[in-house]
Amino acid sequence: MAVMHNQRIARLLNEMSEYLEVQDIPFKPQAYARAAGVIAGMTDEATDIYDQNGKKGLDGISGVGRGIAEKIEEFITTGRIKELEQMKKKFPVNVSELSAVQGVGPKKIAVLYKKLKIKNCADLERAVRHHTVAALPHFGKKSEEQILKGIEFLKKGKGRMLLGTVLPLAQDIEARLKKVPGIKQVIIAGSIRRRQETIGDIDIVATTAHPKRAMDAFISLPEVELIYSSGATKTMVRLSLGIDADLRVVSDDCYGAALQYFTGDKQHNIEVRKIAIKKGYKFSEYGLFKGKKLIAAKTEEEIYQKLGLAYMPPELRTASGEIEQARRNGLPDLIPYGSIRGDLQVQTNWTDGNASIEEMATAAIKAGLEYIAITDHTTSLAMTGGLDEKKLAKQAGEIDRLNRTLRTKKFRILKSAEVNIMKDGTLDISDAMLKKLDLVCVAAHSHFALSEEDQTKRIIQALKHPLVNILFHPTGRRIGRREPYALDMGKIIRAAKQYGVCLEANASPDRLDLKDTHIRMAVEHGVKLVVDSDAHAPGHFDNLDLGVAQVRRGWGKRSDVFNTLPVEKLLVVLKKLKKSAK
Ligand code: DGT
Ligand code: CA
Ligand code: CA
Ligand code: ZN
Repeated sequence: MAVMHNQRIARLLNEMSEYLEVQDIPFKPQAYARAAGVIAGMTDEATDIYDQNGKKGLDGISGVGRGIAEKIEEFITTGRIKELEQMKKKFPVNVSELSAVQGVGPKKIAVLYKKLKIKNCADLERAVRHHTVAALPHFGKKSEEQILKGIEFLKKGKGRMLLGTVLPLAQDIEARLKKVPGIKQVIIAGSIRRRQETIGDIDIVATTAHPKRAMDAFISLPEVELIYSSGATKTMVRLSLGIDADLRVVSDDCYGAALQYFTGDKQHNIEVRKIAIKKGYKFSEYGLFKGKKLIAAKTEEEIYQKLGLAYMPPELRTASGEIEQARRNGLPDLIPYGSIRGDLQVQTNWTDGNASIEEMATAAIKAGLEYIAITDHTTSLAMTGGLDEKKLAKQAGEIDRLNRTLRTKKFRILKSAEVNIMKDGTLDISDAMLKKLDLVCVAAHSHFALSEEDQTKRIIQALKHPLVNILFHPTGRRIGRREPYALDMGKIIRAAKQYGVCLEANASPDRLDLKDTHIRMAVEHGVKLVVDSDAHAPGHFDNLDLGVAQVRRGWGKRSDVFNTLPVEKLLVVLKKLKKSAK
Protein backbone atom coordinates (compact mmCIF):
# COMPACT_ATOMS: atom_id res chain seq x y z
CA MET A 1 0.00 0.00 0.00
CA ALA A 2 1.25 3.47 -0.85
CA VAL A 3 2.73 5.63 1.90
CA MET A 4 0.99 8.70 3.40
CA HIS A 5 -2.30 6.96 3.20
CA ASN A 6 -3.65 8.96 6.13
CA GLN A 7 -2.84 12.12 4.22
CA ARG A 8 -4.67 10.84 1.15
CA ILE A 9 -7.73 9.89 3.17
CA ALA A 10 -7.66 13.25 4.92
CA ARG A 11 -7.49 15.07 1.59
CA LEU A 12 -10.54 13.20 0.38
CA LEU A 13 -12.53 13.86 3.55
CA ASN A 14 -11.65 17.54 3.24
CA GLU A 15 -12.95 17.49 -0.30
CA MET A 16 -16.18 15.88 0.92
CA SER A 17 -16.47 18.63 3.48
CA GLU A 18 -15.97 21.34 0.87
CA TYR A 19 -18.52 19.94 -1.59
CA LEU A 20 -21.09 19.44 1.16
CA GLU A 21 -20.56 22.97 2.38
CA VAL A 22 -20.92 24.47 -1.08
CA GLN A 23 -24.32 22.80 -1.25
CA ASP A 24 -25.24 24.41 2.03
CA ILE A 25 -25.79 21.09 3.79
CA PRO A 26 -25.72 21.70 7.57
CA PHE A 27 -23.42 20.04 10.15
CA LYS A 28 -21.96 17.37 7.87
CA PRO A 29 -19.18 19.58 6.48
CA GLN A 30 -17.83 20.28 9.96
CA ALA A 31 -17.92 16.58 10.82
CA TYR A 32 -15.93 15.71 7.68
CA ALA A 33 -13.42 18.50 8.27
CA ARG A 34 -12.94 17.35 11.84
CA ALA A 35 -12.48 13.73 10.81
CA ALA A 36 -9.95 14.83 8.17
CA GLY A 37 -7.96 16.65 10.86
CA VAL A 38 -8.06 13.62 13.15
CA ILE A 39 -6.92 11.21 10.41
CA ALA A 40 -4.17 13.56 9.22
CA GLY A 41 -2.81 13.85 12.74
CA MET A 42 -2.90 10.16 13.69
CA THR A 43 0.30 8.24 14.26
CA ASP A 44 -1.31 4.91 13.26
CA GLU A 45 -2.31 4.26 9.68
CA ALA A 46 -6.07 4.17 9.15
CA THR A 47 -5.52 1.32 6.69
CA ASP A 48 -3.85 -0.75 9.43
CA ILE A 49 -6.74 -0.04 11.78
CA TYR A 50 -9.12 -1.17 9.06
CA ASP A 51 -7.11 -4.31 8.31
CA GLN A 52 -7.18 -5.29 11.97
CA ASN A 53 -10.66 -4.28 13.08
CA GLY A 54 -12.64 -3.40 9.98
CA LYS A 55 -15.22 -0.64 9.94
CA LYS A 56 -15.63 -0.96 13.71
CA GLY A 57 -12.00 0.03 14.14
CA LEU A 58 -12.50 3.16 12.04
CA ASP A 59 -15.72 4.01 13.87
CA GLY A 60 -13.75 3.72 17.10
CA ILE A 61 -11.43 6.59 16.19
CA SER A 62 -12.64 9.54 18.23
CA GLY A 63 -13.87 12.23 15.86
CA VAL A 64 -14.89 9.70 13.21
CA GLY A 65 -18.57 8.76 13.22
CA ARG A 66 -20.21 5.72 11.64
CA GLY A 67 -21.19 7.45 8.39
CA ILE A 68 -17.68 8.73 7.81
CA ALA A 69 -16.17 5.38 8.78
CA GLU A 70 -18.24 3.88 5.97
CA LYS A 71 -16.84 6.39 3.49
CA ILE A 72 -13.30 5.63 4.60
CA GLU A 73 -13.97 1.91 4.21
CA GLU A 74 -15.33 2.56 0.72
CA PHE A 75 -12.21 4.51 -0.17
CA ILE A 76 -9.82 1.91 1.24
CA THR A 77 -11.55 -0.97 -0.52
CA THR A 78 -12.55 0.65 -3.83
CA GLY A 79 -10.23 3.64 -4.15
CA ARG A 80 -13.16 6.05 -4.52
CA ILE A 81 -16.13 7.61 -2.76
CA LYS A 82 -19.24 7.44 -4.91
CA GLU A 83 -21.06 10.26 -3.17
CA LEU A 84 -18.12 12.58 -3.77
CA GLU A 85 -18.05 11.70 -7.45
CA GLN A 86 -21.78 12.32 -7.72
CA MET A 87 -21.44 15.69 -6.03
CA LYS A 88 -18.62 16.59 -8.39
CA LYS A 89 -20.79 15.72 -11.36
CA LYS A 90 -23.68 17.78 -10.07
CA PHE A 91 -21.43 20.65 -9.16
CA PRO A 92 -18.50 20.58 -11.60
CA VAL A 93 -16.41 23.15 -9.80
CA ASN A 94 -12.83 22.94 -8.57
CA VAL A 95 -13.78 23.75 -4.99
CA SER A 96 -10.36 23.24 -3.41
CA GLU A 97 -8.72 25.50 -5.97
CA LEU A 98 -11.29 28.26 -5.48
CA SER A 99 -11.42 28.05 -1.71
CA ALA A 100 -7.64 28.46 -1.60
CA VAL A 101 -8.19 32.07 -2.71
CA GLN A 102 -8.17 34.37 0.30
CA GLY A 103 -11.69 35.72 0.88
CA VAL A 104 -13.49 33.04 -1.14
CA GLY A 105 -15.48 30.52 0.88
CA PRO A 106 -18.11 27.86 0.08
CA LYS A 107 -21.05 30.30 0.07
CA LYS A 108 -19.33 32.57 -2.41
CA ILE A 109 -18.26 29.63 -4.56
CA ALA A 110 -21.90 28.57 -4.84
CA VAL A 111 -22.95 32.08 -5.90
CA LEU A 112 -20.09 32.36 -8.38
CA TYR A 113 -21.09 29.11 -10.05
CA LYS A 114 -24.83 29.72 -10.09
CA LYS A 115 -24.63 33.26 -11.40
CA LEU A 116 -21.49 33.29 -13.53
CA LYS A 117 -20.67 29.59 -14.16
CA ILE A 118 -17.27 30.11 -12.55
CA LYS A 119 -15.57 26.74 -12.17
CA ASN A 120 -11.95 27.49 -11.34
CA CYS A 121 -9.39 30.19 -10.62
CA ALA A 122 -8.90 31.07 -14.28
CA ASP A 123 -12.65 31.72 -14.67
CA LEU A 124 -12.66 33.74 -11.48
CA GLU A 125 -9.71 35.86 -12.51
CA ARG A 126 -11.32 36.65 -15.87
CA ALA A 127 -14.58 37.64 -14.20
CA VAL A 128 -12.87 39.82 -11.61
CA ARG A 129 -10.84 41.58 -14.28
CA HIS A 130 -14.08 42.30 -16.15
CA HIS A 131 -15.67 43.53 -12.89
CA THR A 132 -18.66 41.23 -13.22
CA VAL A 133 -18.18 39.89 -9.69
CA ALA A 134 -18.65 43.10 -7.76
CA ALA A 135 -22.36 43.26 -8.56
CA LEU A 136 -23.18 39.79 -7.18
CA PRO A 137 -24.86 39.38 -3.80
CA HIS A 138 -22.27 39.07 -0.95
CA PHE A 139 -19.59 40.67 -3.14
CA GLY A 140 -18.49 44.23 -3.81
CA LYS A 141 -15.69 46.29 -5.24
CA LYS A 142 -13.52 45.66 -2.22
CA SER A 143 -13.94 41.91 -2.37
CA GLU A 144 -13.03 42.01 -6.09
CA GLU A 145 -9.74 43.66 -5.18
CA GLN A 146 -9.11 41.16 -2.39
CA ILE A 147 -9.84 38.23 -4.70
CA LEU A 148 -7.44 39.51 -7.33
CA LYS A 149 -4.70 39.90 -4.74
CA GLY A 150 -5.41 36.38 -3.49
CA ILE A 151 -5.20 34.90 -6.99
CA GLU A 152 -1.92 36.66 -7.68
CA PHE A 153 -0.49 35.37 -4.41
CA LEU A 154 -1.46 31.80 -5.33
CA LYS A 155 0.03 32.11 -8.81
CA LYS A 156 3.39 33.10 -7.34
CA GLY A 157 3.65 29.87 -5.38
CA LYS A 158 2.21 27.66 -8.10
CA GLY A 159 3.73 24.25 -8.64
CA ARG A 160 5.66 24.22 -5.38
CA MET A 161 4.80 22.03 -2.42
CA LEU A 162 5.58 22.39 1.27
CA LEU A 163 8.74 20.65 2.49
CA GLY A 164 6.65 18.98 5.19
CA THR A 165 4.38 17.43 2.56
CA VAL A 166 7.16 16.13 0.33
CA LEU A 167 9.87 15.12 2.81
CA PRO A 168 8.21 11.99 4.29
CA LEU A 169 7.51 10.59 0.84
CA ALA A 170 11.01 11.45 -0.41
CA GLN A 171 12.61 9.75 2.60
CA ASP A 172 10.43 6.72 2.14
CA ILE A 173 11.40 6.41 -1.52
CA GLU A 174 15.04 6.84 -0.55
CA ALA A 175 14.72 3.97 1.93
CA ARG A 176 13.05 1.69 -0.62
CA LEU A 177 15.64 2.40 -3.33
CA LYS A 178 18.42 1.67 -0.83
CA LYS A 179 17.15 -1.90 -0.61
CA VAL A 180 17.38 -2.51 -4.35
CA PRO A 181 20.17 -5.03 -5.03
CA GLY A 182 23.09 -3.42 -6.84
CA ILE A 183 22.34 0.15 -5.74
CA LYS A 184 25.16 1.34 -3.50
CA GLN A 185 24.22 4.80 -2.36
CA VAL A 186 20.96 6.74 -2.60
CA ILE A 187 20.37 10.23 -1.36
CA ILE A 188 17.80 12.96 -1.84
CA ALA A 189 19.60 16.05 -3.16
CA GLY A 190 18.27 19.40 -4.42
CA SER A 191 16.07 21.72 -2.41
CA ILE A 192 14.92 18.89 -0.11
CA ARG A 193 18.48 18.21 1.05
CA ARG A 194 18.85 21.92 1.68
CA ARG A 195 15.52 21.80 3.57
CA GLN A 196 14.15 24.73 1.63
CA GLU A 197 10.64 25.61 2.80
CA THR A 198 8.97 24.78 -0.53
CA ILE A 199 9.97 22.19 -3.10
CA GLY A 200 9.75 22.29 -6.89
CA ASP A 201 10.73 18.68 -7.56
CA ILE A 202 12.50 15.75 -5.93
CA ASP A 203 16.11 15.12 -7.02
CA ILE A 204 17.57 11.74 -6.21
CA VAL A 205 21.20 10.75 -6.73
CA ALA A 206 22.14 7.08 -6.75
CA THR A 207 25.35 5.21 -7.41
CA THR A 208 25.49 1.77 -8.98
CA ALA A 209 27.34 -0.32 -11.53
CA HIS A 210 23.95 -1.36 -12.97
CA PRO A 211 22.10 1.81 -13.97
CA LYS A 212 19.29 -0.07 -15.69
CA ARG A 213 18.40 -1.97 -12.54
CA ALA A 214 18.20 1.26 -10.61
CA MET A 215 16.04 2.92 -13.25
CA ASP A 216 13.71 -0.07 -13.44
CA ALA A 217 13.26 -0.07 -9.68
CA PHE A 218 12.55 3.65 -9.78
CA ILE A 219 9.89 3.56 -12.50
CA SER A 220 8.25 0.56 -10.80
CA LEU A 221 7.56 2.48 -7.60
CA PRO A 222 3.79 2.38 -6.96
CA GLU A 223 3.71 6.18 -6.68
CA VAL A 224 4.92 6.69 -10.26
CA GLU A 225 2.05 8.02 -12.31
CA LEU A 226 3.80 9.01 -15.51
CA ILE A 227 7.26 8.48 -17.00
CA TYR A 228 8.51 11.53 -18.87
CA SER A 229 11.77 9.94 -19.93
CA SER A 230 14.07 7.15 -18.85
CA GLY A 231 17.72 6.76 -19.87
CA ALA A 232 20.96 5.31 -18.59
CA THR A 233 21.88 8.31 -16.42
CA LYS A 234 18.61 10.15 -15.85
CA THR A 235 14.96 9.23 -15.40
CA MET A 236 12.16 11.74 -14.87
CA VAL A 237 8.72 10.82 -13.54
CA ARG A 238 5.57 12.31 -12.06
CA LEU A 239 4.42 10.99 -8.67
CA SER A 240 0.84 10.58 -7.49
CA LEU A 241 1.45 13.19 -4.79
CA GLY A 242 1.46 15.69 -7.66
CA ILE A 243 5.18 16.36 -7.82
CA ASP A 244 7.94 15.34 -10.27
CA ALA A 245 10.99 13.30 -9.30
CA ASP A 246 14.33 12.84 -11.10
CA LEU A 247 16.75 10.02 -10.51
CA ARG A 248 20.36 10.48 -11.63
CA VAL A 249 22.70 7.56 -11.60
CA VAL A 250 26.48 7.90 -11.48
CA SER A 251 29.32 5.51 -10.71
CA ASP A 252 30.31 5.24 -7.09
CA ASP A 253 33.65 7.00 -7.76
CA CYS A 254 31.98 10.32 -8.42
CA TYR A 255 29.30 10.22 -5.74
CA GLY A 256 30.55 13.35 -3.97
CA ALA A 257 30.77 15.39 -7.15
CA ALA A 258 27.27 14.44 -8.28
CA LEU A 259 25.84 15.02 -4.85
CA GLN A 260 27.44 18.44 -4.56
CA TYR A 261 26.31 19.36 -8.05
CA PHE A 262 22.69 18.29 -7.65
CA THR A 263 22.29 19.70 -4.15
CA GLY A 264 22.76 23.29 -5.25
CA ASP A 265 21.52 25.79 -4.82
CA LYS A 266 22.30 27.15 -8.24
CA GLN A 267 23.87 30.33 -6.88
CA HIS A 268 26.06 28.42 -4.44
CA ASN A 269 27.21 26.16 -7.27
CA ILE A 270 28.05 29.12 -9.47
CA GLU A 271 30.23 30.58 -6.71
CA VAL A 272 31.93 27.22 -6.13
CA ARG A 273 32.59 26.82 -9.85
CA LYS A 274 34.16 30.29 -9.95
CA ILE A 275 36.59 29.30 -7.23
CA ALA A 276 37.43 26.09 -9.10
CA ILE A 277 38.15 28.04 -12.30
CA LYS A 278 40.33 30.52 -10.42
CA LYS A 279 42.41 27.63 -9.15
CA GLY A 280 42.78 26.25 -12.67
CA TYR A 281 40.30 23.38 -12.21
CA LYS A 282 37.30 22.19 -14.16
CA PHE A 283 34.29 21.07 -12.15
CA SER A 284 31.30 19.01 -13.21
CA GLU A 285 29.01 16.38 -11.73
CA TYR A 286 31.77 13.87 -12.56
CA GLY A 287 34.46 15.53 -10.48
CA LEU A 288 37.08 18.20 -10.04
CA PHE A 289 39.70 17.98 -12.79
CA LYS A 290 43.04 19.57 -13.64
CA GLY A 291 43.23 19.09 -17.41
CA LYS A 292 42.36 15.40 -17.72
CA LYS A 293 43.62 14.53 -14.27
CA LEU A 294 40.98 13.77 -11.62
CA ILE A 295 41.58 15.75 -8.43
CA ALA A 296 38.55 14.86 -6.32
CA ALA A 297 35.13 13.25 -6.85
CA LYS A 298 34.39 10.67 -4.19
CA THR A 299 33.14 12.83 -1.35
CA GLU A 300 31.82 16.38 -1.00
CA GLU A 301 34.33 16.99 1.80
CA GLU A 302 37.37 16.37 -0.38
CA ILE A 303 35.99 18.51 -3.21
CA TYR A 304 35.43 21.46 -0.89
CA GLN A 305 38.82 20.82 0.72
CA LYS A 306 40.66 20.94 -2.62
CA LEU A 307 38.99 24.30 -3.18
CA GLY A 308 40.26 25.57 0.17
CA LEU A 309 36.84 25.42 1.80
CA ALA A 310 35.50 23.73 4.92
CA TYR A 311 32.54 21.37 4.44
CA MET A 312 29.25 23.25 4.29
CA PRO A 313 26.04 21.61 5.53
CA PRO A 314 23.46 21.67 2.69
CA GLU A 315 21.13 24.00 4.63
CA LEU A 316 23.77 26.73 4.37
CA ARG A 317 24.31 26.50 0.62
CA THR A 318 22.49 29.63 -0.45
CA ALA A 319 25.35 31.91 -1.51
CA SER A 320 24.76 34.22 1.41
CA GLY A 321 28.15 34.36 3.10
CA GLU A 322 28.72 30.65 3.76
CA ILE A 323 31.58 30.42 1.26
CA GLU A 324 33.53 33.29 2.87
CA GLN A 325 33.07 31.71 6.30
CA ALA A 326 34.03 28.26 5.00
CA ARG A 327 37.26 29.72 3.65
CA ARG A 328 38.06 31.09 7.11
CA ASN A 329 36.80 27.98 8.85
CA GLY A 330 34.29 30.23 10.60
CA LEU A 331 31.01 28.37 10.04
CA PRO A 332 28.80 27.90 13.10
CA ASP A 333 28.28 24.51 14.68
CA LEU A 334 24.63 24.10 13.66
CA ILE A 335 21.98 22.75 16.02
CA PRO A 336 21.71 18.98 15.40
CA TYR A 337 18.46 17.33 14.31
CA GLY A 338 16.65 15.62 17.15
CA SER A 339 18.00 17.97 19.79
CA ILE A 340 14.69 19.50 20.91
CA ARG A 341 13.86 18.19 24.38
CA GLY A 342 10.47 19.77 24.89
CA ASP A 343 7.74 21.31 22.76
CA LEU A 344 6.50 24.68 23.98
CA GLN A 345 3.46 25.06 21.76
CA VAL A 346 0.84 22.34 22.10
CA GLN A 347 -2.92 22.75 21.64
CA THR A 348 -5.44 20.27 23.02
CA ASN A 349 -9.15 19.57 22.79
CA TRP A 350 -9.68 22.23 25.43
CA THR A 351 -9.61 24.49 22.33
CA ASP A 352 -8.84 23.69 18.69
CA GLY A 353 -6.54 20.69 19.15
CA ASN A 354 -8.04 17.24 18.57
CA ALA A 355 -6.63 15.27 21.50
CA SER A 356 -6.67 15.48 25.29
CA ILE A 357 -3.78 16.77 27.39
CA GLU A 358 -3.03 13.21 28.40
CA GLU A 359 -3.06 11.93 24.82
CA MET A 360 -0.70 14.71 23.75
CA ALA A 361 1.62 13.95 26.67
CA THR A 362 1.64 10.25 25.78
CA ALA A 363 2.45 11.05 22.16
CA ALA A 364 5.22 13.44 23.25
CA ILE A 365 6.79 10.73 25.41
CA LYS A 366 6.63 8.36 22.44
CA ALA A 367 8.32 11.02 20.31
CA GLY A 368 11.19 11.12 22.81
CA LEU A 369 10.36 14.46 24.40
CA GLU A 370 10.91 15.29 28.09
CA TYR A 371 8.29 18.02 28.46
CA ILE A 372 5.53 19.95 26.70
CA ALA A 373 3.82 23.24 27.43
CA ILE A 374 0.05 23.27 27.00
CA THR A 375 -0.74 26.45 25.13
CA ASP A 376 -4.42 26.55 24.33
CA HIS A 377 -5.85 29.75 22.90
CA THR A 378 -7.36 32.37 25.17
CA THR A 379 -10.78 33.91 25.46
CA SER A 380 -10.76 36.54 22.72
CA LEU A 381 -10.08 33.91 20.09
CA ALA A 382 -13.70 32.84 20.22
CA MET A 383 -13.70 30.66 17.11
CA THR A 384 -11.34 28.21 18.81
CA GLY A 385 -13.34 28.22 22.03
CA GLY A 386 -10.50 30.15 23.68
CA LEU A 387 -10.11 29.63 27.43
CA ASP A 388 -11.13 32.27 29.95
CA GLU A 389 -9.46 32.52 33.35
CA LYS A 390 -11.81 30.12 35.00
CA LYS A 391 -11.14 27.44 32.42
CA LEU A 392 -7.39 28.11 32.53
CA ALA A 393 -7.45 27.57 36.29
CA LYS A 394 -9.39 24.37 35.80
CA GLN A 395 -6.92 23.21 33.18
CA ALA A 396 -4.08 23.92 35.61
CA GLY A 397 -5.72 21.51 38.07
CA GLU A 398 -5.88 18.83 35.38
CA ILE A 399 -2.21 19.38 34.52
CA ASP A 400 -1.23 19.05 38.21
CA ARG A 401 -3.12 15.78 38.37
CA LEU A 402 -1.44 14.41 35.23
CA ASN A 403 2.00 15.53 36.36
CA ARG A 404 1.62 13.50 39.53
CA THR A 405 0.96 10.36 37.53
CA LEU A 406 3.72 11.15 35.01
CA ARG A 407 6.41 11.77 37.60
CA THR A 408 7.69 8.21 37.35
CA LYS A 409 8.22 8.72 33.63
CA LYS A 410 10.25 11.88 34.32
CA PHE A 411 7.93 13.76 31.99
CA ARG A 412 6.58 17.21 32.77
CA ILE A 413 3.60 19.13 31.46
CA LEU A 414 4.04 22.88 31.75
CA LYS A 415 1.15 25.29 32.24
CA SER A 416 1.01 27.95 29.63
CA ALA A 417 -1.29 29.58 27.08
CA GLU A 418 -1.15 31.11 23.64
CA VAL A 419 -2.38 34.45 24.94
CA ASN A 420 -4.05 36.51 22.25
CA ILE A 421 -2.60 39.96 21.60
CA MET A 422 -5.36 42.55 21.28
CA LYS A 423 -5.35 45.34 18.72
CA ASP A 424 -3.71 47.75 21.17
CA GLY A 425 -1.02 45.28 22.24
CA THR A 426 -2.63 44.40 25.57
CA LEU A 427 -3.35 40.79 26.56
CA ASP A 428 -6.75 39.20 27.15
CA ILE A 429 -5.81 37.45 30.42
CA SER A 430 -5.14 39.20 33.74
CA ASP A 431 -1.65 39.38 35.23
CA ALA A 432 -2.88 37.56 38.31
CA MET A 433 -3.74 34.53 36.19
CA LEU A 434 -0.64 34.80 33.99
CA LYS A 435 1.51 34.66 37.12
CA LYS A 436 0.19 31.20 37.84
CA LEU A 437 1.49 29.82 34.54
CA ASP A 438 4.96 28.29 34.14
CA LEU A 439 5.57 30.45 31.09
CA VAL A 440 3.58 32.98 29.09
CA CYS A 441 3.41 32.90 25.31
CA VAL A 442 1.72 35.49 23.13
CA ALA A 443 0.62 35.69 19.51
CA ALA A 444 -1.39 37.87 17.15
CA HIS A 445 -4.32 36.24 15.35
CA SER A 446 -6.23 39.22 13.98
CA HIS A 447 -5.87 42.83 12.79
CA PHE A 448 -3.40 41.68 10.14
CA ALA A 449 -4.07 44.75 8.00
CA LEU A 450 -2.48 47.30 10.36
CA SER A 451 0.28 49.46 8.88
CA GLU A 452 3.86 48.33 9.47
CA GLU A 453 4.35 51.04 12.04
CA ASP A 454 1.18 50.22 14.01
CA GLN A 455 1.67 46.47 13.80
CA THR A 456 5.27 46.76 15.03
CA LYS A 457 4.21 49.01 17.90
CA ARG A 458 1.38 46.67 18.81
CA ILE A 459 3.60 43.57 18.99
CA ILE A 460 6.34 45.42 20.89
CA GLN A 461 3.71 46.57 23.37
CA ALA A 462 3.00 42.90 24.09
CA LEU A 463 6.70 42.05 24.41
CA LYS A 464 7.09 44.82 26.99
CA HIS A 465 4.66 43.02 29.30
CA PRO A 466 6.67 41.94 32.35
CA LEU A 467 5.36 38.35 32.25
CA VAL A 468 5.72 37.51 28.57
CA ASN A 469 8.35 34.87 27.70
CA ILE A 470 7.78 33.84 24.08
CA LEU A 471 6.36 35.40 20.93
CA PHE A 472 4.72 32.67 18.82
CA HIS A 473 4.81 32.59 14.99
CA PRO A 474 6.02 36.18 14.88
CA THR A 475 5.03 37.15 11.32
CA GLY A 476 1.74 35.25 10.98
CA ARG A 477 2.38 33.96 7.48
CA ARG A 478 0.89 30.75 6.07
CA ILE A 479 3.10 29.63 3.19
CA GLY A 480 1.16 29.67 -0.08
CA ARG A 481 -1.96 30.97 1.66
CA ARG A 482 -1.32 34.17 3.54
CA GLU A 483 1.39 36.83 3.37
CA PRO A 484 3.12 37.81 6.63
CA TYR A 485 1.67 40.92 8.20
CA ALA A 486 3.71 44.09 7.82
CA LEU A 487 6.35 44.16 10.54
CA ASP A 488 9.70 45.88 11.08
CA MET A 489 11.60 42.74 12.06
CA GLY A 490 14.72 44.69 13.04
CA LYS A 491 12.71 46.53 15.67
CA ILE A 492 10.96 43.36 16.87
CA ILE A 493 14.30 41.62 17.31
CA ARG A 494 15.77 44.54 19.24
CA ALA A 495 12.67 44.66 21.43
CA ALA A 496 12.84 40.91 22.08
CA LYS A 497 16.43 41.40 23.23
CA GLN A 498 15.57 44.39 25.36
CA TYR A 499 12.54 42.85 27.07
CA GLY A 500 13.93 39.32 27.51
CA VAL A 501 11.51 37.56 25.18
CA CYS A 502 12.29 34.50 23.05
CA LEU A 503 11.14 34.28 19.45
CA GLU A 504 9.57 31.13 18.12
CA ALA A 505 10.75 29.16 15.12
CA ASN A 506 7.37 27.56 14.49
CA ALA A 507 7.80 24.17 12.83
CA SER A 508 4.29 23.80 11.46
CA PRO A 509 4.84 22.92 7.76
CA ASP A 510 2.91 25.87 6.35
CA ARG A 511 4.17 28.40 8.90
CA LEU A 512 7.94 27.95 9.37
CA ASP A 513 7.74 31.29 11.11
CA LEU A 514 10.32 32.85 11.69
CA LYS A 515 11.89 32.31 8.30
CA ASP A 516 15.61 31.69 7.77
CA THR A 517 16.76 35.28 7.25
CA HIS A 518 14.88 36.45 10.35
CA ILE A 519 16.39 33.64 12.40
CA ARG A 520 19.83 34.68 11.23
CA MET A 521 19.13 38.24 12.31
CA ALA A 522 17.89 37.07 15.71
CA VAL A 523 20.94 34.86 16.20
CA GLU A 524 23.26 37.72 15.27
CA HIS A 525 21.57 39.91 17.87
CA GLY A 526 21.80 37.25 20.57
CA VAL A 527 18.02 36.82 20.76
CA LYS A 528 17.09 33.36 22.03
CA LEU A 529 14.81 31.08 20.03
CA VAL A 530 12.49 28.16 20.75
CA VAL A 531 11.44 25.51 18.20
CA ASP A 532 7.81 24.39 18.56
CA SER A 533 5.65 22.05 16.51
CA ASP A 534 2.43 23.99 17.20
CA ALA A 535 0.89 20.52 17.62
CA HIS A 536 -2.86 20.19 17.26
CA ALA A 537 -2.73 16.39 17.06
CA PRO A 538 -0.51 13.60 18.42
CA GLY A 539 1.27 13.07 15.08
CA HIS A 540 2.45 16.66 14.86
CA PHE A 541 5.49 16.24 17.10
CA ASP A 542 7.17 14.73 14.05
CA ASN A 543 7.34 18.24 12.62
CA LEU A 544 9.84 19.51 15.18
CA ASP A 545 12.80 18.73 12.92
CA LEU A 546 11.31 21.00 10.24
CA GLY A 547 11.79 23.82 12.74
CA VAL A 548 15.32 22.63 13.51
CA ALA A 549 16.01 22.71 9.77
CA GLN A 550 14.78 26.26 9.64
CA VAL A 551 17.09 27.25 12.52
CA ARG A 552 20.00 25.55 10.76
CA ARG A 553 19.18 27.55 7.63
CA GLY A 554 19.38 30.62 9.85
CA TRP A 555 22.87 29.63 11.09
CA GLY A 556 21.55 28.78 14.58
CA LYS A 557 23.48 26.70 17.13
CA ARG A 558 22.14 24.49 19.88
CA SER A 559 22.87 27.23 22.39
CA ASP A 560 20.61 29.64 20.49
CA VAL A 561 17.57 27.44 21.14
CA PHE A 562 16.26 27.33 24.70
CA ASN A 563 14.16 24.20 24.44
CA THR A 564 17.23 22.08 23.83
CA LEU A 565 17.64 22.42 27.61
CA PRO A 566 16.23 20.12 30.28
CA VAL A 567 13.02 21.49 31.77
CA GLU A 568 14.35 22.79 35.11
CA LYS A 569 17.11 24.65 33.35
CA LEU A 570 14.71 26.03 30.76
CA LEU A 571 12.47 27.55 33.42
CA VAL A 572 15.47 29.12 35.16
CA VAL A 573 16.90 30.69 32.00
CA LEU A 574 13.50 32.00 30.89
CA LYS A 575 13.14 33.78 34.23
CA LYS A 576 16.69 35.04 34.19
CA LEU A 577 16.25 36.44 30.71
CA LYS A 578 13.14 38.30 31.83
CA LYS A 579 14.92 39.68 34.90
CA SER A 580 17.71 41.03 32.74
CA ALA A 581 15.10 42.99 30.76
CA LYS A 582 15.56 46.70 30.70
P1 DGT B 1 13.46 23.22 -6.65
O1 DGT B 1 13.43 21.91 -7.35
O2 DGT B 1 12.92 24.33 -7.45
O3 DGT B 1 12.84 23.16 -5.30
O4 DGT B 1 14.98 23.61 -6.39
P2 DGT B 1 16.30 22.77 -6.64
O5 DGT B 1 17.42 23.52 -6.02
O6 DGT B 1 16.12 21.37 -6.24
O7 DGT B 1 16.50 22.91 -8.21
P3 DGT B 1 16.50 21.85 -9.39
O8 DGT B 1 15.64 20.69 -9.10
O9 DGT B 1 16.20 22.63 -10.62
O10 DGT B 1 18.00 21.39 -9.51
C1 DGT B 1 18.62 20.61 -8.49
C2 DGT B 1 20.01 21.06 -8.31
O11 DGT B 1 20.79 20.77 -9.48
C3 DGT B 1 20.15 22.56 -8.14
O12 DGT B 1 19.96 22.97 -6.80
C4 DGT B 1 21.53 22.81 -8.63
C5 DGT B 1 21.72 21.80 -9.71
N1 DGT B 1 21.50 22.39 -11.02
C6 DGT B 1 20.41 22.25 -11.80
N2 DGT B 1 20.55 22.94 -12.92
C7 DGT B 1 21.74 23.54 -12.86
C8 DGT B 1 22.49 24.38 -13.73
O13 DGT B 1 22.05 24.75 -14.80
N3 DGT B 1 23.72 24.80 -13.29
C9 DGT B 1 24.23 24.41 -12.10
N4 DGT B 1 25.42 24.84 -11.69
N5 DGT B 1 23.56 23.63 -11.27
C10 DGT B 1 22.35 23.19 -11.65
CA1 CA C 1 14.49 19.97 -7.05
CA1 CA D 1 15.12 18.62 -10.57
ZN1 ZN E 1 -1.36 30.78 17.08
